Amino acid sequence: MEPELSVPPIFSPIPPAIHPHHADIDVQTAAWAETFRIGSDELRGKLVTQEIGTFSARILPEGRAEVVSLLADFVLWLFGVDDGHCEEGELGHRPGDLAGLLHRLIRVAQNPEAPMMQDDPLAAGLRDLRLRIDRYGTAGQRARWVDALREYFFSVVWEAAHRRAGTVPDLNDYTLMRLYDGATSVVLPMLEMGYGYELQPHERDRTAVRAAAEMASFIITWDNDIFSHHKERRSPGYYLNALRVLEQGGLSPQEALDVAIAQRDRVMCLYTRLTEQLSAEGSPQLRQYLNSLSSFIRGAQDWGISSVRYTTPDDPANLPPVFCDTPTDDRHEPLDIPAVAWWWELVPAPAGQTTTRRRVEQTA
Ligand code: 3E9
Ligand code: MG
Ligand code: MG
Ligand code: MG
Ligand code: MG
Repeated sequence: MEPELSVPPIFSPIPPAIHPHHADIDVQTAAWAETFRIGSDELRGKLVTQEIGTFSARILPEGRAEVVSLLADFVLWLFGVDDGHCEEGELGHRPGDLAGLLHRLIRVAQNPEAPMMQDDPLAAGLRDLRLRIDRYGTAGQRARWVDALREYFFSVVWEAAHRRAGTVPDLNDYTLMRLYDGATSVVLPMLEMGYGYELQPHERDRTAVRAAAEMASFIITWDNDIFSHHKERRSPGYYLNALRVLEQGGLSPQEALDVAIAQRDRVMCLYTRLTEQLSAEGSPQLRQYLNSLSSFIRGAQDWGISSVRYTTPDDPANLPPVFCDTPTDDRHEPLDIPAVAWWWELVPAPAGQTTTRRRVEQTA
């Protein structure tokens, strides 16, 4: 057996925060899971202990309590799909059949009145989520939620193809898949609903704003890959995370951990600079949106080191109790990942730092 990896304190410049009703919300989410019978009895029994309501309360620390609850129930529902069907279920090895089920669920999200999947608990839960999205969101936010659900589903079908073949994608493909299969983009419309505003498309879809959201997804999913590595590696069967992808590229487990941390640190430094720049020039709604991206990152971190989902008390993971304020790598230099290397072209290098290739071209 290889020695257990020990995860050191990870760099986070974002302060922690939590909604004052977090305890009630966590209890309500467990009750919601029971009402709709999300997942098998065994899976649901685990999910209701994992403080998913507390996680949501960290993502929207000052949000409307009804939307914090909605997001909590939705995240639990997503684990019902991701754990129940993709990672632990039969369909996780049958991408074609998985695609069929996920298409049907999309239809239920889009047209909850459609008389289909009427005995399916996940479909019933999804109808309830859609009703509440109609109550707290705009037509545009609902449409983006359905589209984001589709992009999440599309990516888990790709992941299922690798699971069936037993293959590990290269780093560029993995990054592309991971921007969606962590279900981070489906949470974004709820960040707006949580504070009762609608970000206008000309701001939300600006390349630099979209990049900030993608960087948040990268940081959240790399952090998850680091914190969930213990849980994932000990589970029976296939697993896929950034550490496994880096090991496949020739690194030892310890080197893979160090590289994954350096990668997310570099993206965190870039994210900080980009969001400072965007906040200075954007609307109050954009500033709120960027603040929420940061709460999402920090909330996933605080939940990731504390939930029994990842600490696995019966076989404890070596997770850090705190975060730190120094990155292991603060270079303003693109990661060697073509799908995201363009992020570094959006922000000028800080004074005294390596200039990027693009800036050299511009000043030459
Ligand atoms: C996360 O990846 C899978 C998602 C479906 C989980 C639902 C969570 C969110 C929508 C918020 C984002 C939070 C994250 C990524 C923690 P993975 O590696 O299957 O999650 P696991 O918990 O099994 O490590
Ligand atoms: Mg997954
Ligand atoms: Mg998982
Ligand atoms: Mg994980
Ligand atoms: Mg252990």
